[in-house]
Amino acid sequence: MEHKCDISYVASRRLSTLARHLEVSTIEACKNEGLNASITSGFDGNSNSVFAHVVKAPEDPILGVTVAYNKDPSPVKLNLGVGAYRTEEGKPLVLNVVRQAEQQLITDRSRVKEYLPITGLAEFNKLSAKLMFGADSPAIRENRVTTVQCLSGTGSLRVGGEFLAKHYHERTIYIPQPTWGNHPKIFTLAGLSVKTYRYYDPTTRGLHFSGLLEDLGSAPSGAIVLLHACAHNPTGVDPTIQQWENIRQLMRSKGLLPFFDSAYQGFASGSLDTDAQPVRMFVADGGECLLAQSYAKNMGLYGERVGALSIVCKTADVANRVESQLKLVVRPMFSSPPIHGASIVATILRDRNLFDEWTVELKAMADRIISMRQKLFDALRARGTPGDWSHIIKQIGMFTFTGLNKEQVAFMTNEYHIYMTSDGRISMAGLSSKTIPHLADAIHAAVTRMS
Ligand code: PGU
Repeated sequence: MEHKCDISYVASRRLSTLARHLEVSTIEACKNEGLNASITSGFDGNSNSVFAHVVKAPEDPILGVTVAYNKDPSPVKLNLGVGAYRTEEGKPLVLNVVRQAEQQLITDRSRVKEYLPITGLAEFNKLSAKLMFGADSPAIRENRVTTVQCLSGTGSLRVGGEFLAKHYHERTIYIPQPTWGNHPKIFTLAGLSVKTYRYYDPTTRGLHFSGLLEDLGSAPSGAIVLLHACAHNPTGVDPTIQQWENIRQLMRSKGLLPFFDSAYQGFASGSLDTDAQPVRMFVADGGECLLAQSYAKNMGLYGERVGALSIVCKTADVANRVESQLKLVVRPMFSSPPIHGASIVATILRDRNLFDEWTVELKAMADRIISMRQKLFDALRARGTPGDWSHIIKQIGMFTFTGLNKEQVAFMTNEYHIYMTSDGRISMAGLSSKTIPHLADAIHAAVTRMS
């Protein structure tokens, strides 16, 4: 009895138990391996799979560009596919205000990792609505806006789409032609039927305004219309304020329901308020609309997946009921949104100093993109590249819709290792003064050799 309490005895018992356990598990592991080997040997692993019929899907037209880029060993390769901001050194950028906000969050020991409510971080929702609709928005004051935190812009569009498919009487959504490639997929899977309206005129490389008015004018009354709030992707062509006013009048007179996609607030003009103007015009008239907001680009929070869906309603009572139904959409989809990114955004939006610093950093990103436009335009001019390239400086936002065709794009990828979407869109945010000559050489060669 006594010697059982002896420490060395206890230790040796534990050791031998451990040794026996390891022996057993090693033997088990070997037996299992052998078993597996005998089961699989002699069979074609593929044809035996219950998923053998699954066909290989093509890469995503935008995100697949990065996959191809990553595989290219060339030292001169250039990724102008995905719309992600890069510094003049070609590096991804974490904003200084984001670093500061994260520092604050980390040192605050009272912060916990509990689930957020289904609708997300309440303060984030409030501040997001204010950022777009304005501090003095009557719709906010009257509690007619419901805002739900979602998984970035994509998740906000999807939740909005599913809500409309369930609760709105007209299930057709009109999207611009062309538009961000994910739009038709999101809305179709949400249960809406997708149609297009003319938006871009390749001959003028500008807005097809008459086509837009005609197509929206003949849409069934009540139809949903997706509008890019600013910095239209992929064309970089936005309506003027006067044109927005005409669109607003037409849509309101026909009872068309606006669904704004705002992925670039601040990136078009460099000013958050200026870029919010079209949305604010639609809210100022007292009518209803939806808004999907993303902080991926303007706060550089891409992978944090921070965004919000707002629905502006006629009354506070309706907004309240709408919110209760949005919760039913979110709950089985992702239950509740992630806490970290939304906390970063709320920390920045609530603090006057951080907010001001953010606007300066945002303007710097927008300005760098604008300077890239001028430099690329000048470089093509200097090379005497055939064609009118003034659209490069006229278009706004992250992208230039170059007008290069599929074959020219493939040529530039194969010969110059320049990666871009096959529709000829280039992300101006991925360019730097150092890489512009290479791009200009590639465009010049593509245009002169492949036309
Ligand atoms: N809406 C538009 C118009 C967009 O351009 C994007 C992103 C989104 C929504 C969704 O952004 P979130 O990241 O979900 O907030 N478009 C970029 C990014 C790559 C992609 O396709 O997702 C692009 O390069 O077109």
